[in-house]
Amino acid sequence: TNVREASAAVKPFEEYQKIYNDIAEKLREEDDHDDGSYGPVLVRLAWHCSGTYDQNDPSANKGGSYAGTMRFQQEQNDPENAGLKVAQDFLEPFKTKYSHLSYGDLWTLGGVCAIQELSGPKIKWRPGRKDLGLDAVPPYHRLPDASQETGEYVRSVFNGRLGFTDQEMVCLIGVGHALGRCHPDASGYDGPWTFSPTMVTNDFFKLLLDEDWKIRNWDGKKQYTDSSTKSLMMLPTDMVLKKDSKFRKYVELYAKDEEKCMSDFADVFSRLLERGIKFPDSTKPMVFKTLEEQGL
Ligand code: CCH
Repeated sequence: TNVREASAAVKPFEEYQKIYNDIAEKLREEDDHDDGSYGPVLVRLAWHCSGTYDQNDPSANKGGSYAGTMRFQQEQNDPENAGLKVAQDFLEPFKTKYSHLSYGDLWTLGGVCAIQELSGPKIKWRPGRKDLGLDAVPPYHRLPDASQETGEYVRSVFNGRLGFTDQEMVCLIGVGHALGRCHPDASGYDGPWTFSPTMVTNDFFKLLLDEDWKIRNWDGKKQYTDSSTKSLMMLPTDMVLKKDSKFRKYVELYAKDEEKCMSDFADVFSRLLERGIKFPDSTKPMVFKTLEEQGL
């Protein structure tokens, strides 16, 4: 199998809780981005540094979160990564402060922290990723292209390369897109998916089913808009989850059962962040307390 070994020389749990708290406090203090939080773009950075993994690639360019290669211009310039420099810059001070931390660990921990601080479920996380050089930059076109509108395409990315089931891909995409928005100057798409883009919810699934989605009439890329408020959006790939009957049954399940949605998401997001990495038995999964739970 296509894996890299994580380092066993990691710090104790308390050190990572300290870093978590630093990131969470910065998230709370800097509320001037987009809808009031850098959280969504941190979640996207964690996903994009992990989502380049290809289980079938035996070469040096395995992708995944291990090697921290999005610090190189070459990976930043992948058109699918447009807009993520904002998230890297937000996290950079913690790389300076905690120099033992690799970029892969920093960026995945940033995503875990953002999910939890935006009222999401607890995400198990393990450290030990190592920064590698330019030759570990994954090739372009591994991250999904939102203009594709077939189940076959979505499965080719999430099953073919990342090894997830239909249910897992529905959960990942739908909870991910409860958060944040599209930026015309980044992806070329425009707008949020939900009315609460700084809260982790199952609202994406409810809105996808309940609203009447029409192709937006504008001179930008093909995207969908809700007929009732015309303020929300769906990408072509998002619409596949409604149109493909095998996906749709999970959209219906997660729209109805928020608790199952959140516990499934916690499990599958944690595994996404660890694709292609083998952790030593001595490194136990860590579960961080939120600032609120610590009375901070
Ligand atoms: Fe996504 N996503 N994503 N996404 N995504 C975008 C923004 C976010 C696709 C395309 C886009 C996941 C899956 C997919 C987030 C989390 C996840 C944007 C707009 C596009 C385009 C970027 C911009 O303009 O700034 C496609 C295609 C797929 C799969 O088919 C998954 C999985 C996750 C996480 C679990 C988050 C969060 C955002 C908002 C970022 C922000 O800056 O607000």
